[in-house]
Amino acid sequence: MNDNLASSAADLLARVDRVAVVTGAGVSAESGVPTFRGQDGLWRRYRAETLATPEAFERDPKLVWEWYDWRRGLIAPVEPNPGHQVLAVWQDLFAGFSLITQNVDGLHAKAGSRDVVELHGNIWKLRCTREGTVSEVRESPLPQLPPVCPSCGAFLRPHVVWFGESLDPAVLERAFRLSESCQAMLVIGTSSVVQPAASLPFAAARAGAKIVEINPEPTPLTPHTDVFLAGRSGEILPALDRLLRETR
Ligand code: BV8
Repeated sequence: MNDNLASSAADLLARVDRVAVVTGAGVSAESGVPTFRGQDGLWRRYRAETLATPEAFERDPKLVWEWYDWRRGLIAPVEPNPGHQVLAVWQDLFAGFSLITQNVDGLHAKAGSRDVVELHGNIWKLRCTREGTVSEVRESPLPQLPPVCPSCGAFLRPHVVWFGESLDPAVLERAFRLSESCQAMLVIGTSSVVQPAASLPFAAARAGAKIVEINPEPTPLTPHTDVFLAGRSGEILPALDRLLRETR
């Protein structure tokens, strides 16, 4: 990571009260959770269109559930990494701090982050396809695939947003409101290709916020950022935290 850029990011953060953070799969990579589009990414080994869509679930609910049950088993034992931990501590460092995530792994909450805006749902929650009721089920592996609703017997589905499905309007509205009212936005560990999440930093910038991106690779967002910190969030966030505490 470039020390000058890190210092300018820390100086920028030291001058603001309201910070919004948007995270993607990259923030969980150092916990051992594979990303979607990376070299060993989840989409590499699986065809997204056969798994993370309502059509796939309609066609083959057992196959979709085998994928999600496998991912739940992968995520269950992992611990938050230092990147998650710094974000959890920062919620009490800034007067206004909000954390918006595309991730469904629940690791931000496990690290102690409160009131996380989960744009794409949560892999630990199941939703009845008939009644719409949502319950948290931590059992892994699940005893039966697809799982069925204990009260009506209909299939349960993962309480996540699939491609082609709309996000919860209230969740999306809150995410844009938080993006448009922050003074600085950190965009961490996302390829910035999935909509509407990828539009949040642009909404923040239009409202006057400075944008800091943390990613080992440049993304389509990078040319539009004020500071691009190339590297892994599990290393960069603790380094930023140390610099910030020297300046605040
Ligand atoms: C919708 C499900 C209305 C849960 C996911 C406008 C233009 C073009 C397309 C569209 C558009 N509007 C809608 C679309 C279609 C689609 C879309 O965006 N397609 C893309 C691919 C072009 N969007 C939708 O369908 C959305 N719905 O808009 O509703 C509508 C309805 C009908 C028709 C049209 C519109 C729903 C999107 C949600 C889909 N569900 N997940 C699950 O199974 O997980 S998306 C999936 O991708 C995950 O949620 C994930 O979070 C998300 C984004 O991926 P990333 O998090 O960015 O992960 P990725 O692997 O891509 O990148 C990781 C990054 O980390 C990399 O940059 C890497 O360099 C970096 N990294 C790696 N290691 C580290 C690191 N960074 C830091 N530290 C490290 N150590």
